Amino acid sequence: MQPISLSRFLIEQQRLPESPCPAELRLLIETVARACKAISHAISKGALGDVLGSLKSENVQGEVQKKLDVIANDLLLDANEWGGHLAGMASEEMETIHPIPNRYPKGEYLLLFDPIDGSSNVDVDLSVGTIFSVVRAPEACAGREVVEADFLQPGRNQVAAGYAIYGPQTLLVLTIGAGVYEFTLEREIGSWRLTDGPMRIPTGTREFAINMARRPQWSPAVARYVEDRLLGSAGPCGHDYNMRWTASMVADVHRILKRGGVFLYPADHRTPGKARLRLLYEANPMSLLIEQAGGASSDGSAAILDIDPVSLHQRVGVVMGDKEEVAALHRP
Ligand code: AFP
Repeated sequence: MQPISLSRFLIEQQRLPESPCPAELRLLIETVARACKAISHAISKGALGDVLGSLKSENVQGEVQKKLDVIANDLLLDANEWGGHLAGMASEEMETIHPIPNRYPKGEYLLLFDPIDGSSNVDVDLSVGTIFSVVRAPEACAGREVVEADFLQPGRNQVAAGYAIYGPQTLLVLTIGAGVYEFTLEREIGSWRLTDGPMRIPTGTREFAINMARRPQWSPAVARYVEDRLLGSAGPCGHDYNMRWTASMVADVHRILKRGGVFLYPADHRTPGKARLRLLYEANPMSLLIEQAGGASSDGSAAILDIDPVSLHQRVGVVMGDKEEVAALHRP
């Protein structure tokens, strides 16, 4: 029998008593998933579709934009603007928020996304992804246009989060706050099919992912954690570890969901507030997925999902994955 489709999965969730997935949220998730199909299609064309390489523009983070960053951002905006489920959107690629234009009906949700995570990988044909997060618009914004402050909600408020990964297969990994589920894109008919879930992070996997070249930025705690693992069976851990680094958080976190281990992108301990990953549309959605799959996620001292954001493009240090490994980093 064919695995069930994303639509059927969500409708069955919607029918549950005290459903975590009201109809409006279901339609929103299906729209995001449709946009991810279009992004997958654009990526797969590569040089033949003239989608590789950089533009002359920079995004708000001061990073040179890849053509696909802009293509994917536009696909997500176009797909989600008119459906009536959203009050506004925010993206890594846009300096300010994108309220739903007045010509369209407004809904009760806010969508935040990183349209192409790991975009430097696109030109060398390695996995990239789209990360998204959904929160409810605060009641106070009923009847007025949304403002940036409406988006500044702790990760615990997320009602859905997920990513698409464009790799050897195109996958959608999703949580609506009740487990994590993986859907594989069946390209011939354009359907997402349930292929894994509820997903649980395998425990005890001796694998960590970190960019070793950032060593000067590490705090003493992070340096000790990594050095203990590099010592392998001769060190305090008593066994050898493997190291992996994909330079795409989606790919690294997906490996952890499937195979276990831990992902670290610590903040720069020399400069307060300096870090690589963005809280609202990278760390928060990934943290919800990791917690829902039985793992833990921390900024090095506290749970990422409990952070009260102060700005749209705020950055944060990240340690996520196997609970034991995250706890080991916290141990004095
Ligand atoms: P983009 O979202 O700008 O493509 O950045 C990707 C990323 O934030 C994350 O996916 C990777 O883990 C990290 O950057 C890679 O960083 P390094 O350049 O330090 O390898």
